[in-house]
Amino acid sequence: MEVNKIIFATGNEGKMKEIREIMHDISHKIKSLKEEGLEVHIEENGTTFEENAIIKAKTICEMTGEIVMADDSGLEVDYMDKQPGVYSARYLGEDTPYSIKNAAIIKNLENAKGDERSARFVCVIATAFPDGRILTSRGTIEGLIDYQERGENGFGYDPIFYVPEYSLTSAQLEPDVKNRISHRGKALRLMKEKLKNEGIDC
Ligand code: ITT
Repeated sequence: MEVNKIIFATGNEGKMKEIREIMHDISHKIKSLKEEGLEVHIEENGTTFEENAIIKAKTICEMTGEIVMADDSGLEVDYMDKQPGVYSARYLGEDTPYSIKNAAIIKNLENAKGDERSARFVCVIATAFPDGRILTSRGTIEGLIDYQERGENGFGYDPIFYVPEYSLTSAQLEPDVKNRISHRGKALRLMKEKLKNEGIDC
């Protein structure tokens, strides 16, 4: 199947930048919602990353008749019973600055030491096809919640997500290093494989 365009159903610029970097080798155009002139608020009322990714991809697929991908992702902090999880964007309010959200998580963990600070980023990618088919892929990266914010790269919770293998937060990693090891990099590369297996030449 020849695919000319894939719409990526996200309004998050930080995600979109990484998606473009990770998908740079596909031969077909990836268009953001903004580029397609689509301004839609999608109710993410699922309880899992899979459900929410499918809701986003399906909604835009049904609106446009195009192949649509979506990313639902978040930070699971074990000491906080895996919160904020699917509520990561909405944690303490959608428009609350990440400096405040990050400080709140650090405060919640003030009595947590060593491995008690374990956390992971999770990313689920869903692809919805006009014929009703849905594919999903999942990627994770394990880390620890740092004691302070460090680094300027990335977005969201990156400044407090410490990656032990590199002794740096994901906001201190170079973008190509983050993309190579991240939840989003893993999920998107797996999705590329799944598309190939479906006979989609993208
Ligand atoms: P769209 O639904 O429009 O894609 P969103 O930001 O609302 O954008 P999600 O509901 O999937 O997306 O929430 C993901 C949140 O998880 C995101 O806003 C960040 O707070 C956090 N997050 C996900 N991946 C991250 C990453 O790589 N680095 C830092 N924070 C991340």
